[in-house]
Amino acid sequence: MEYYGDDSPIAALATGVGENALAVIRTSGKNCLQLLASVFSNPQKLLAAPGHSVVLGWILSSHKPAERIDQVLVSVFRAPKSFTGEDCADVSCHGGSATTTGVLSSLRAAGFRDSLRGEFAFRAFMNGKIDLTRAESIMEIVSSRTEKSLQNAVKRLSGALEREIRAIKERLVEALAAVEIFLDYSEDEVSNDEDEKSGALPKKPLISDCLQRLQELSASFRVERLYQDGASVVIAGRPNVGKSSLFNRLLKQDRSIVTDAPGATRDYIEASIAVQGVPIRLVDTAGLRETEDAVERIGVEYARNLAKSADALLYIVDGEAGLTAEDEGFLDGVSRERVIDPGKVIIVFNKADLVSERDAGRLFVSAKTGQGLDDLAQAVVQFLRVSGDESATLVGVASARQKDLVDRAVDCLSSALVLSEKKEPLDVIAPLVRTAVDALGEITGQVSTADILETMFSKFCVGK
Ligand SMILES: Nc1nc2c(ncn2[C@@H]2O[C@H](COP(=O)(O)OP(=O)(O)OP(=O)(O)O)[C@@H](O)[C@H]2O)c(=O)[nH]1
Ligand SMILES: [Mg+2]
Repeated sequence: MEYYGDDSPIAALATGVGENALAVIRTSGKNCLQLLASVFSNPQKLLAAPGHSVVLGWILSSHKPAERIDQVLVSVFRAPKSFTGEDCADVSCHGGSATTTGVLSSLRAAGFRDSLRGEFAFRAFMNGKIDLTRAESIMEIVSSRTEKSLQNAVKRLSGALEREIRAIKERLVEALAAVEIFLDYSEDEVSNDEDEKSGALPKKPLISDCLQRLQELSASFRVERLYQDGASVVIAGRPNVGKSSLFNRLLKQDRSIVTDAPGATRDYIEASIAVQGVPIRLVDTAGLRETEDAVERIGVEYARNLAKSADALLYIVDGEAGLTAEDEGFLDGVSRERVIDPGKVIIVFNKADLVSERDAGRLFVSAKTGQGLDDLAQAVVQFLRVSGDESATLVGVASARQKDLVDRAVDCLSSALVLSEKKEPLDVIAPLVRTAVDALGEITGQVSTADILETMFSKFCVGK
């Protein structure tokens, strides 16, 4: 960690580049406020400013005679009550590229160096302000696309995952301690427990409980990723069944051309929507049919390929006509050839407004009137989440790093329990429990190695 390891003064543009009303340049580190004061129009005021206060003034150029670069507001934070735990200042200047470049070069001349990716968050971690799950949640918050994914990330920022992992870890440490005491002393000295006397794994129920909770956390990853990354949902079906009408309805915008002539859509059209908090890439495709038209044929080919790679396929049927021979042909082909996973097809009967008698087991909607669309949204989200029962997991794991470590712990504890069933000696089982404990420590950062930290923080943006 030769790069990240020091407390030298660092600065970075924390906001986007380009023309904006404001921009924030973040600074932190040793002598941060003194260095900033050396290029500030009112140094005494800045140096005297208490933490959590704001000072108005000008950033000056470093060369003499000093010129005013921009009028700024400096938010002062004093160690340890700051994001990084060091003295920090956020300089809010005007958001043009000339101002930000000017302010940054002045700060460099004053003694700041450019921060590395994630260096602010890294320092916050090193100074005990946040654990690794909270550090990762900062990235998740920035990249959240829906309110729901933001809420989940905020839960992690406020430490819900950290507390959960620590609680499991504490219980495992308790189990491990019991196992180790057992290994260190003879059985009769330490316990009256019948199980333990017979050489069985001490605290086995505790270990099983932890294993179950960790398995739930591991399963939560799929749902968390769904809210973060979203899913692709492709609309396909015969021509004229109302695919584009439904697409427009879901989008609440007339994007795709709708006509009563079949073959209206020839290319594919995509748009982003949020369905119950899940970001969805929705794709409208050309109606599936044999055609002489070269362009349409390519469109149909696209439709088939998109259907293959989709997370969910909405196969639209004309509700008035019912399932036609072509529909049956397509759906039979899916279950026979399995080029498209049959499990991801949701059959939707459109034009419900024209149908008086409806089969109860079928999902009826009307792109024209909007009826049944809530049920459709519900079906899609439920389908994408599969068995992910949210109430069971109040907080989930969100990064692949967290998931891998939870899985490592799960593997170790499962093996430990299997070995104990086989009456294997405790000195074979104990190291497995210890590895599980270490994996959990690694999730929050209690146990961490330099390269793990560097890999993680270098994925952050500069200024984080
Ligand atoms: N009554 C009624 N008509 C609908 C409904 N949805 C679509 N239509 C009509 O059906 C016709 C075809 O609609 P489109 O949305 O273009 O159908 P499509 O499946 O995209 O057709 P292609 O692009 O040719 O494959 C249009 O005249 C729509 O107005 C519906 O729910 N009820
Ligand atoms: Mg269409």
